[in-house]
Amino acid sequence: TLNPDSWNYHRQDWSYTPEEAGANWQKKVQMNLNVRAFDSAGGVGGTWWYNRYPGARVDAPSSPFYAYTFSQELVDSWEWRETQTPQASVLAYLENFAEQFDLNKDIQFETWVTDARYNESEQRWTITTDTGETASAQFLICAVGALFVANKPDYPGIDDFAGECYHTGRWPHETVSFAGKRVGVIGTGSSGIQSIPEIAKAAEHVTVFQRTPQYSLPARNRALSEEELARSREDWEDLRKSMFHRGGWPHKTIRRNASDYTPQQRHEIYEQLWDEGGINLAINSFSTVLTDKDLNDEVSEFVRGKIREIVQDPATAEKLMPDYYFGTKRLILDNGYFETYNRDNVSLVDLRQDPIESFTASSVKTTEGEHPIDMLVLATGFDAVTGSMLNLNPKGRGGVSLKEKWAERFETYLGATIAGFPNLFMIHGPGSPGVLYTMPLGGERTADWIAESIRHLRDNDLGAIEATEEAAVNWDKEINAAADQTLYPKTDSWYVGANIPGKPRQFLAHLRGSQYFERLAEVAQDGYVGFDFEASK
Ligand code: NA7
Repeated sequence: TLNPDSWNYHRQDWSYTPEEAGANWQKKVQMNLNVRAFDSAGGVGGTWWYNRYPGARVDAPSSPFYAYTFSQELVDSWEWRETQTPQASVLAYLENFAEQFDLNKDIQFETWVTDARYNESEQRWTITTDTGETASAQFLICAVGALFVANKPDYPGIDDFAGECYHTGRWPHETVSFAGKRVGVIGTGSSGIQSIPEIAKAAEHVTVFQRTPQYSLPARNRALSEEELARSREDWEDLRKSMFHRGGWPHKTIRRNASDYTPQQRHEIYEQLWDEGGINLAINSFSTVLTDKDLNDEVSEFVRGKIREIVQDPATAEKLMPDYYFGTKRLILDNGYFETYNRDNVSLVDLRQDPIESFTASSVKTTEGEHPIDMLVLATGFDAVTGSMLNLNPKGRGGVSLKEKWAERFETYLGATIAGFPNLFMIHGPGSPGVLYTMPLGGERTADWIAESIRHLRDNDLGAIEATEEAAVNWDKEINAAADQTLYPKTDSWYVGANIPGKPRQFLAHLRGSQYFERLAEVAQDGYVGFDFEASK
């Protein structure tokens, strides 16, 4: 992971340099803006405050670059210990960060924003909270999380279930004991696949209810050696530069053409990448793996073969066979997921063959039988990317709500602004690289751009900035045209909103992170193309 030879960067490709990012921070410190933040959670951390289910980790090899990069002091104050960072460690990092930069004094925790309204004559937003307060601000920055609104299945009788019931995205802060319990887990996305092996180690029995079998790759998580930690510190500047250049990721992607290799040679490459683990098989096999159906089929079949090798019971292995295009749902990395099905205390129900019909106080009834359980774990994911913005449902120009605005399409400009919603900015909004980029760095760079936009308004005595409808329509087309060149939209996934019944189908992320940030910088340099401004009232 930390071999500097695998880092790759080209100065000319950055929208701005890491040095400039540091300078931006200094400039921001000097902006003298007052910030007031509201958070429903009891502390900082967002996703990492809420998702504390057993086995929760960053869903990629992440140390030491799942981190903010603008401050050397911050880098020096932290040490990552494992290649795939565990939840507790990310949370501790964020808590340390908030403390170091003295942020907590401006954040009001355990507070829901119940209403956010733009006042056109004042060019300001008014916020109302569930604690009965109101606040007024010129700018509203929505950093409401791309994976926050829990998706709860509405099976008949689910609320009659009388045992313990937890959603992975709302895991209790108290210790949950699985000992002696029969646990049912619904969902085999990243959260299910991370938690099932851990739950199985402690529970009496685990019954997994699987709707879609998944391609999961071995994470090969391991502790970082003292030597690696020392080297990552020494090489931090290079590492950081390569993150800026690549999609938020320091690793060099190997660009190979599949047709230059025989099937046997390709197979050997797959074997090697599987052994290396992490997301290597997806990013370092062949450059067209996400666009060429035949090649994708070959890689898919390779992974299916691995699952057959690992899982000893052939009937269970068959139920675990994924059949969508490899890599087009969120890639999953596991620490012994398929191996877990070799345990005596784990069984698998294939909901496509044997669907859930109803719940009783103590069981799940499927077409073919009844499964008694003491605890239900819902690893059923989120109304991703758009759910939290719609939850907030800000009211923009003319009192039009976001729910009305986004009834049919989730239109944004640059994934950071919305036509009809002046002075509103989003971090990780739909149409940004968001969940397809290293999220701390993506947040950092978007925040820089937002700060620069605010500075532009202040310097020019402008009162409001608003994306034009035309720019938003074009951005929407651009995002979807890029996605249509890949196999992503062909698969039902939360990337296209397919996990939420009735959600408009649309690819929700910008596919090329580094180009995206170059684009943000260009828009600013060219005088904020695609935006209308109003003089300050
Ligand atoms: P995901 O990836 O959305 O996974 C949710 C899982 O729950 C997935 O297997 C779903 O099946 C399944 N699901 C959802 N609704 C149902 C119902 N009604 N019945 C049965 N099964 C259901 O969420 P995660 O929390 O695992 O991961 C979210 C992201 O967090 C992850 O990608 C990382 O970025 C971190 P489906 O595949 O939709 O058929």
